[in-house]
Amino acid sequence: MSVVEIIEKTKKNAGISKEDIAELLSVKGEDVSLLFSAASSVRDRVFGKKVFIYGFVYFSTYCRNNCAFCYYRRTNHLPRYRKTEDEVLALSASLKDAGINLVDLTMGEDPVMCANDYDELLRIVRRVRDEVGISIMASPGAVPEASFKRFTDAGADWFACYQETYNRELFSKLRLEQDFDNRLNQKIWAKNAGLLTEDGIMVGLGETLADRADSIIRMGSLGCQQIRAMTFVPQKGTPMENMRPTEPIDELISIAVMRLLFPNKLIPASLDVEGIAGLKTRLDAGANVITSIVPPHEDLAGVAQHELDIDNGRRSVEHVLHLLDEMGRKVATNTEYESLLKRLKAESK
Ligand code: SAM
Ligand code: MD0
Ligand code: SF4
Repeated sequence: MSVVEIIEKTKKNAGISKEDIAELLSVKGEDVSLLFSAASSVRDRVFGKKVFIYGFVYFSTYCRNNCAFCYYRRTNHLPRYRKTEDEVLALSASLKDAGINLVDLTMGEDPVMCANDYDELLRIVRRVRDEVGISIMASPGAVPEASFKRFTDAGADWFACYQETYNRELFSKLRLEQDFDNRLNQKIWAKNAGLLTEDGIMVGLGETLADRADSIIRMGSLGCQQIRAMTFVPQKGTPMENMRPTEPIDELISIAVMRLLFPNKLIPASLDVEGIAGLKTRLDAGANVITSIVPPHEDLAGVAQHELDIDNGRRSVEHVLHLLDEMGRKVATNTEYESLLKRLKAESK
C-alpha cells in the first residue's frame, strides 16, 4: 500500500494494522513531507494555530534508580542538586509570569522527596497550586498505587511516567531493576485517581520499526491524554555512552504518525533533544505542546540535554514566544488551557 493510501486510512480510522503503522514509520524521500503535512493539517484542524507551553523544573537530580540510558543514574558520579521548596515556588511563579501554561515538576527518584509517602514533594505541589496557581504536571518516577490519591489531593493535574518501550526484553535492559508492569500500571493508577496521564517512548534504543509501531498502538490504547516520542541521546558515564544515536527524523516521523492516529492528543515538541533548533521541525511534524522550556541562570538542568541552550536563554519562555510569533502560532491562554484540562478530566471519568 502507498503512503498516501495509509494516510487516508488513518483519516477514515478504518482498520489500520500494525504493519500499516510500521510502513508509515519507514517513510523515505518525498513521502516524508507528505506525512508531515498530513499530520500538521490534522493538528491545525483540531487545535488551530494555538500551542501549549510547559515550563520544566527538574528540581532534584538525585535518583535511586540506575536506568542504563540516563545521565542521572545512581552510579554516575556527578554534582547533583535539590532545590528547596521556596526555590521551586519562585521558579514556578516566574515561569507563570513569563506566560507558561503548566509547570512540569520533575525529579529523579530522590529518596528525600519520596520519604514519608512523598511528603516533601507533595508539599511543593500543594504550595505551587495554592501560592502560584498554575496547572501542574508531576514527574516523580514510579509511585505505589496507594499514593496516587495524595497527588490528586495536593493539586497535580497530570502524572507523567514514560514506558520508553513496550518491548519487555528491551525494557529490562534499559530500566534496570525495575518492573515493566509496575511502570505500566502507573498510568492506570494515576487515571483511577483522577489524574491526566502522559506516556512516552524513546526512539533509537535498538528497537525495531515493529516495536515502535507496537509501542505507539499500546500508548494510544492506554488512553493517556498526552503521548510523546523523544530521541535517545547518549550520556557520558553510562553503559550506553557509545551507542550511535539515530537521526532526529525518526522521532519526527513518530510524532507525525502519533498525530495521524490520535488527532486529539497532546503531543510534545521537546526542546531537550536538539535544543531550540528542533522546535520548528517538531511543530511541522504535528506536535502541539512545547516542553522543556527552562529559564536561564537558575542552575536548572535538562534531562537528555542537560545544558544545551539553557544559559544562552534560547530555552526561555521569552525566546520561545518570539519564535512562535515568527511562525504565526500563538500560545493558548491559561483560561483556555485550564478549560481543556477540565474537559479532558471529565471525559476520562
Ligand atoms: N525520574 C523520572 C522517571 O524516570 O520517570 C522522571 C524524570 S526522567 C529523567 C524523564 C524521562 O526522560 C525518562 O522517562 C526518559 O524518557 C527521558 N530520558 C532520560 N534520559 C534520556 C536520554 N539519555 N535521552 C533521551 N531521553 C531521556
Ligand atoms: C521534556 N526533559 O519535556 C523533559 C522531560 C518529564 N515530564 C519531561 C523528559 O523534554
Ligand atoms: Fe532516575 Fe528517571 Fe534517570 Fe531512571 S530516567 S535514572 S528513574 S532520573
